[in-house]
Amino acid sequence: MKLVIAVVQDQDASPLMDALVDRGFRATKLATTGGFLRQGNTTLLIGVEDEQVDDVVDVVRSVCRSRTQLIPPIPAVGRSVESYVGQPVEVPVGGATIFVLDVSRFERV
Ligand code: 2BA
Repeated sequence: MKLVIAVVQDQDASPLMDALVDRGFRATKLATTGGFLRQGNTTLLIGVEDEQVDDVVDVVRSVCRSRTQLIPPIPAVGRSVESYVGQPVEVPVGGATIFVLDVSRFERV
């Protein structure tokens, strides 16, 4: 068995859950925060049989979109917000970041 961990953008989370459940996959949705942008994203835990991993990745790939996100400029040290320096920077985000882990034991009791 494998655990697929998929970090996706919030906008893609609901359609992705729908697509996974439609195909009979079980998933758990966690509200998470990206370390770089410090903005909300969504992490899905999807437990599947080994031979289903590619199907799950295909579903994620078909739903999740690549987008750009703006990082706001930083205020100059010790100054008010009116003194923001620099321009917002565009950062590409997604479609999805996917990890596939071996599961040593799985039980539903
Ligand atoms: P964040 O950490 O908020 O990163 C958002 C986007 O910022 C990334 O998109 C990437 O394009 C950019 N980025 C991240 N770290 C950077 C850095 N040190 N320098 C320059 N640009 C950087 P994605 O690569 O699509 O990642 C989306 C989200 O997936 C990440 O949000 C994070 O929550 C998760 N993620 C990505 N790689 C990961 C990893 N190796 N381990 C754990 N989580 C990861």
